[in-house]
Amino acid sequence: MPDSKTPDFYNIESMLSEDERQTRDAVARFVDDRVLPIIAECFEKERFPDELVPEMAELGLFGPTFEDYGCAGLNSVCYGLIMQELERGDSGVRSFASVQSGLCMFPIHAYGSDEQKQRWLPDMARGKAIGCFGLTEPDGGSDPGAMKTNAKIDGSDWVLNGAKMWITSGTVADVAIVWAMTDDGLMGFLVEKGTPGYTTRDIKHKMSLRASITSELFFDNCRIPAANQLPNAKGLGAPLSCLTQARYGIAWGGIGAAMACYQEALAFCRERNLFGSPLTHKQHMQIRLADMARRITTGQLLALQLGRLKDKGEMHHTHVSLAKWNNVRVGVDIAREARDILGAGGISVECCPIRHMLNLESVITYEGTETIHQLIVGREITGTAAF
Ligand code: TGC
Ligand code: FAD
Repeated sequence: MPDSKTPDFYNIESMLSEDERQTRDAVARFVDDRVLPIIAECFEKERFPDELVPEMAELGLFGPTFEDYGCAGLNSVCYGLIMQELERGDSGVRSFASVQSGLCMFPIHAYGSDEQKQRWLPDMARGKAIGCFGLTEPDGGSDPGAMKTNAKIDGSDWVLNGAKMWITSGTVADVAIVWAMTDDGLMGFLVEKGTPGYTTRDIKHKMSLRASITSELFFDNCRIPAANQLPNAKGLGAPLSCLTQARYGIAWGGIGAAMACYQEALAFCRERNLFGSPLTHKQHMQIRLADMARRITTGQLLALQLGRLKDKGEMHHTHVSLAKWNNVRVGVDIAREARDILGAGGISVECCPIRHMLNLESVITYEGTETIHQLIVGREITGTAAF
């Protein structure tokens, strides 16, 4: 039976508060009862399980750290544990929650007007309004400062032109947070579904994150009122601050996916008898399992310390880069290792490692590729940007 506590080699359980354990366990039950029974089929059929959105809202999973607008007011460690559990289920489900909370509710909360907050945040917390975040463009996502999408003021309107690509939840979103270059630098805009000149299209045939919607957004002389500009978001730092929130959640999520793969590999090794004994009795297999436990344990400790720093207001975005890089790498490598341990059965979507392995190929690319995070940490250490 999958669980949220294996491996717990360093008794990390004892380092969590009662609130943190309760939050994690509530999400774990949701994942075990509602996500795991359907997720393989969703992945196979390339379907986002939108029927889960009201239940996720009911559990308080959207904007969980905000204390207003109907949100739960949880701490950052709770938020991280939520993401760990969702990604133990599937990266696509975690992605949906990351985008809704970290990439859409966060910028409205941090940079929006009172009217924008009232208009969107209560509905987003209830899952009644869905958001997407448009930063990446077809010509390259790693260098968002070079974006081509632009906005020009015309009377009391902004007119947007350009395109965004690889946008999670794009076609279903009621509101898109769109980042565009203006004569006064980079700004953020709220573009509502149905606005003339704004169209979306799904990206199909993905071999990764198949239980998540990924889309293109197009702006063709798309006219939006001045009141839809995020008044307090000025410059590249604004979208990058949103990425910090989502990357923080991914640092926890990568470990959730790794735990699921480890558990399935360990269970298989206990049952599989080869050359007269179970695989758990083989030296080489023990080393492989021990090495997985080592990597997961270091990732768990890293995520927890990151969360404690965030709750104390001491987290820097370079801390997040190191954790996103490390913990997604742990997830990718363990998923691949577990897939191999399961033998031929491991290629079936009925076993979770291949699904996690394929999903994590997106996770290691989005929210800053592994290389970008290595270069962010390198810049912090040396003082020289080498992008
Ligand atoms: P740089 O000079 O480094 O920064 C410009 C200003 O921003 C500040 N800053 C940050 N602030 C908050 N959080 C961060 N993470 C920040 N990173 C930088 C920085 O201090 C500076 O402020 P100021 O006041 O001095 O102006 O900018 P750069 O152009 O050199 O870019 C650096 C680089 C490469 C690190 C950045 O462009 C980057 O992170 N690129 C990767 C892009 C990326 O991650 N895109 C993700 C798109 S969204 C997505 O993938 C969603 S997936 C959703 C899902 O879960 O499904
Ligand atoms: P590129 O930036 O073109 O990079 C190509 C390669 O070059 C990579 O290997 C990269 O590491 C490497 N590279 C880049 N710079 C350097 C350098 N200086 N030195 C050496 N190597 C370098 N974006 C959004 O805005 N919103 C979303 O909701 C969203 N959801 C996504 C969902 C999925 C499933 C996926 C796959 C992506 C999503 N993205 C989203 C886009 C994602 O953020 C980008 O794919 C990512 O930032 C990388 O951009 P790119 O794909 O254009 O690769």
